[in-house]
Amino acid sequence: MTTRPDSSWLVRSAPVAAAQADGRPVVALESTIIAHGMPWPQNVRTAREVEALIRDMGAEPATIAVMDGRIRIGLDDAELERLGRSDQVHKVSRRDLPFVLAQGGLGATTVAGTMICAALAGIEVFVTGGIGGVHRGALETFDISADLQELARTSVAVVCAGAKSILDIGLTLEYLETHGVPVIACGQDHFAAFYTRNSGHRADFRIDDAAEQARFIRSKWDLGLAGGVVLSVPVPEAAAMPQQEIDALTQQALAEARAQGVIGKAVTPFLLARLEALTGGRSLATNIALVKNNAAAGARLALALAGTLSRAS
Ligand code: PSU
Ligand code: MN
Repeated sequence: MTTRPDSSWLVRSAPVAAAQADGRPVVALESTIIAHGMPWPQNVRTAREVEALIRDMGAEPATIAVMDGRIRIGLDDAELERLGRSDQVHKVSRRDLPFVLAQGGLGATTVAGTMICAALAGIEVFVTGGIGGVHRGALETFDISADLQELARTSVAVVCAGAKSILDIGLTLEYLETHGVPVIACGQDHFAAFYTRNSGHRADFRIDDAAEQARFIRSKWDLGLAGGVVLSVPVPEAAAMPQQEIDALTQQALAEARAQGVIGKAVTPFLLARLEALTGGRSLATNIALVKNNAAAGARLALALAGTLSRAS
């Protein structure tokens, strides 16, 4: 386990502290997906099932959130429930972290927020559903997720099912390339599009084997090339949505967002909720299936990384 400067702002759960003390692999999980990405009670049920899956594979899950003025690394069942039930949860990205800590409020961390906290806690692998990205129409709106800047600077491997087609996936990949963030496709040549397997864009690299993924990541960080790595794992075939349907509904949701003047951090949660409603909940089943699939890939990677020692020292 990498040693990093620790912080009294950080509180680890007992199981996470024990795993790190023993040098066992830990997998970080985000909480925006719980508070703002899925409805109750599926959100809490999924969070628990994802944690159990990671534990069964021999790694320790650490769901990350902000509670009572502390960054919490690892939540118990009651805390997951609190996060999943409340409608007063801040969405915490880099910008928001000091505000929610100072106020003592309840905060769900985004991909960017979770990466920051995972890095502070010395956790190398983080599993999520989809990363944020460059929004369609960004040339005018400037709406580019802070997740991309975080990937450029913070050294955490992010396992995801690609990015949603609510985003401009081509521009998202261009942005990542500019900032030197490698995108690794797992199991196929193309970058995944969350609800569907193929975004139509090839990823930079394809690496299917977890040990090889681990060597890639270790060599990057050993060389002092700080920053994240994106691992794109496509949604399992049986759980994918029909491409045409999701494309049409995405257009509709985007038009509604524009018409209602939705801006800023509200855009992504708005689009997710509309897609879920427009698909009659079927998009939620896809979402749950892909997160579980990502959790398995993340656990394999964390185990492989734990066995891939740094050659830097
Ligand atoms: N994409 C998803 N599901 C999500 C999110 C994105 O498919 O739940 C969440 C993640 O927490 C991500 C955040 O970090 O939305 C991005 O928000 P924004 O676009 O406001 O940066
Ligand atoms: Mn945005």
